[in-house]
Amino acid sequence: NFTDNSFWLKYHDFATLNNFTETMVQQFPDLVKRVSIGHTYEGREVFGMSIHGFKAKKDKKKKKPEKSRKGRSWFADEDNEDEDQLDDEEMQDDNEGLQLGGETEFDKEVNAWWSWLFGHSRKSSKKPSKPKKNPKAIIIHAGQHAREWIGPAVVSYIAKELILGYRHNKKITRLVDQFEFVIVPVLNADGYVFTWEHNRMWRKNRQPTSIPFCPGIDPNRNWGYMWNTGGSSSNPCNEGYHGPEAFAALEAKMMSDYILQRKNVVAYIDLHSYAQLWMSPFGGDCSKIPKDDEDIMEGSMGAAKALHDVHGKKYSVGSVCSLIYQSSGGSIDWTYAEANVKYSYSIELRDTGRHGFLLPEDEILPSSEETMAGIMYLANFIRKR
Ligand code: ING
Ligand code: ZN
Repeated sequence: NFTDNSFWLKYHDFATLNNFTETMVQQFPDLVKRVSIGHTYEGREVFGMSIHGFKAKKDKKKKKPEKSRKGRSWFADEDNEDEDQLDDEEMQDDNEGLQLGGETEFDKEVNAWWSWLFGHSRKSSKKPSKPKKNPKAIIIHAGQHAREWIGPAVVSYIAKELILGYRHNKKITRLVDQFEFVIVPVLNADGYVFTWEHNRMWRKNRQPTSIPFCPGIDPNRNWGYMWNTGGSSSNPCNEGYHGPEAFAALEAKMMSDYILQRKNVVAYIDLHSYAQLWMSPFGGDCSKIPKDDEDIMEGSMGAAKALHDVHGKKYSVGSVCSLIYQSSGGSIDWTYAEANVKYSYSIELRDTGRHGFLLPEDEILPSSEETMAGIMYLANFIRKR
């Protein structure tokens, strides 16, 4: 039972996160499909959820009049509603609207008066949201780096919100109908397990290198765009080891293959911690600015603002180069430059160093809520272009 938020009061090991994913797939077969990305060096399967209103279900709820929402003037022109922001009040409003379960006596009376006054019925002209046939994909994953535990926690929360919010929350329904959200909580499964069982501060994957006592490639230095051109290490004992060649790290290879094979990816979001940054390309070539930079920055600035509005956390916005330092072989450079994914972002979640990778468990839920708000802003921003 994941309907309350108690699951997000603790960090979970790989098996438990997988159990969450499998449960979502089993419980919501019309909404959630299992997606397998590939296998790690130690043989673990990396998989996640594809979330989209795959089947247009016919139910009574759809027939009920759109409007019976508390706290709204009944004559307000709903179609002019500015819906840029996904704020909590709106979400509650939407939920309450559904729980009312149909037309009240008051609604009937108001509708009757409306028809008498204007000679037409008071139905909203806005069409109810319907699942799109060939939706563009938004890929969200965490866990390239093993010790950044907040990432997989936040990503699983986002999946839960999309799934449980579908057909209960207007904005979520519209986005889940419009896009296919592909959500993979843990990409570097071997590394994640290693941090639970052996070394909490492990970062890389667990593939062998040329030095027997220094295993592990940094997946986020191993992607194929401008690989090994600065800000990564050729020393296998280094945390930022870029590997013997591009895409030698199975995690980078399997995810890039998945993205190429999909072809219709409009956004790619890669979660890390920590630093509170919403970063865009490039990280490898600091002399280059993406040709879509204005759109990209508009998306990330709006997202950071929406995030900030939830719990007041400040996230800085800009390219990897401008916010940290040159680091080649990162995933977003490749998704943007080689896979044609216009909105490619790397997010550094909480905090700014007080706890670092050991972010306390009571920050999981607030981090999740604010990141959800940022990503929903971004999805809606892309939807409206
Ligand atoms: N930070 C990221 C890292 O891989 C990054 C920052 C993102 C670099 C995207 C390059 C591209 O080092 C953490 N904390 O992992
Ligand atoms: Zn990281």
